[in-house]
Amino acid sequence: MTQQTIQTQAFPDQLPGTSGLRKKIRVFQQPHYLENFVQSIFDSLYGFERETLVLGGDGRYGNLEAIAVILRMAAANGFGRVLVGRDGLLSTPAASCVIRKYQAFGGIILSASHNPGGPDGDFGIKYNTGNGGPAPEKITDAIFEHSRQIREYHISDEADIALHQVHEFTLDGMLVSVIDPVDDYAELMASLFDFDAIAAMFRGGFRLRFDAMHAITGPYATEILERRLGASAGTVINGIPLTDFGGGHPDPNLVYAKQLVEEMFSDTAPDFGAASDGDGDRNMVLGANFFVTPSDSLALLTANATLVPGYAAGLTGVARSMPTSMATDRVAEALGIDCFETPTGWKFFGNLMDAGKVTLCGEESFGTGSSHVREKDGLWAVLFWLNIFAVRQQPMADMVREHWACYGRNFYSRHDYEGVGKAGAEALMTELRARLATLPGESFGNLCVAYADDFSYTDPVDGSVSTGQGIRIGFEGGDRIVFRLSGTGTEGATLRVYLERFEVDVQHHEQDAQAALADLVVIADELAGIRCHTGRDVPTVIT
Ligand code: VG1
Ligand code: CO
Repeated sequence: MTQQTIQTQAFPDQLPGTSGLRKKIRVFQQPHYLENFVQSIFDSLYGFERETLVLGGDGRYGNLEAIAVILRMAAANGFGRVLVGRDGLLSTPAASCVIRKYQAFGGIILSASHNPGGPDGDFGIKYNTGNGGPAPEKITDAIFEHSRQIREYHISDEADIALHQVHEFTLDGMLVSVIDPVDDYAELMASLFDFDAIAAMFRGGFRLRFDAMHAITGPYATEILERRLGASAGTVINGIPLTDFGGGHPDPNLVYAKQLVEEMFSDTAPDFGAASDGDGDRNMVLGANFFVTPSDSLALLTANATLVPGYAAGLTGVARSMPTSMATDRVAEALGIDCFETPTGWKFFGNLMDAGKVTLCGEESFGTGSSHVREKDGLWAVLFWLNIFAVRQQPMADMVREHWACYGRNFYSRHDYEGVGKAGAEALMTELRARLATLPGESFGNLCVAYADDFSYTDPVDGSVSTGQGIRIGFEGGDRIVFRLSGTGTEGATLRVYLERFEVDVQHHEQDAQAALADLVVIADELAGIRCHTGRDVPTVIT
């Protein structure tokens, strides 16, 4: 039982992206790689001696081994206590919940979210601050700087670390509390939603299918939906977390959640279908034979929020990421509340929530959340929808159509070109950027460019500025195309093209989204030379 200081050498590639450091697991398995990054996190923080750290991960390949290393390093670096999920498990929103509930100093979450797992898959690590949210850029920049200078790290050589049951033990003087990963989170959900009304709806025959995609939400969904709310056994499918997510891609979208989508578009479709991602912070929702875009989902949650006990007093404001459709903006306007437009990535919402400026927020990428935690929250969104179903007693499709009739419909789609060459993708962005000044006034087909810029955001709370957050091209009449490169991929580059068209006329609302956006797809290629820069004729994923 001694604490050791180990000499090491810096790795030059430990730059945290949109949500932490994500690399191939093989990269993380290099000697000292994980340790260097963890020490760089600790070296970037002040005043954590004898404080509490929360620790858990999405259960992917390598999770438990990494948890043991981090526990030994937390002890050697002087933390007083670590709250760690049983078997090293905590979904991202549950970790955020636990950090806040126990007023921890911060937390370390091991996850590469939707990226595949397994011995050839990806691994990731992120630091969350005491508010429960992702570390702000000021801290992630400091972590990167420390990682470039690092010469040594501190670690205990204690080997006896038992995480398979809820109990407490000391590790080199530091208290380790192994907690049930679901309990605190389930209690928080019960405080926000009308569990009695939802349970009554299930007793009345309402049918839900929840696809946990072999990832972390399985235990959460089984406990809350089946055990506490009484949904029938088998409501949750793929509910046992597997270290390689069953070889799948735990990304809740129309392509990767195939099993669920097939059932929801069949003759025996349940009333409501939902899926969550690898670390449990995202959600896809569908009605019987009806897909709801995440942007519309946020708009409907906003419009219906006062039906839910936790939000009955109304919303202070809402926020959406820049590429998310503008559907929520119009609801906010009707409600007379602020709607903020932030860069992609959840950390930007945290400041707005801490300052009491927003209650709900969301992203087009199937992320929705509220100020109950400081992360997006997949199961929370599903429960929110269940509560709305329980009150309105209408099919999903009817509720969404009514919404469009009232506010207009934002046709919306994201086209992803995954794993394309980095040089080509960067050239595409650079060339587009160089043309931004001359685009306004230019016509494409029968659309004329109204504005073109590279999105820059000044945080209304702390004044920090984030530049280069995605290229927006707006047309007269309100159509919009956005181009940005993914910050979460680990292979080559991923180009995301976001397309949006607003339609007030209810007669056109039944049109298929891809058909409604077809001319914008052609214009996007004309503007950016997608085919020639990526060598791809079609996107990898369309949502
Ligand atoms: C993607 C999404 C983004 C989301 C991020 C993290 O980022 O587009 O909206 O916040 O993933 O999600 P990018 O940079 O690849 O576009 V995840 O579920 O870490 O949980
Ligand atoms: Co996620």
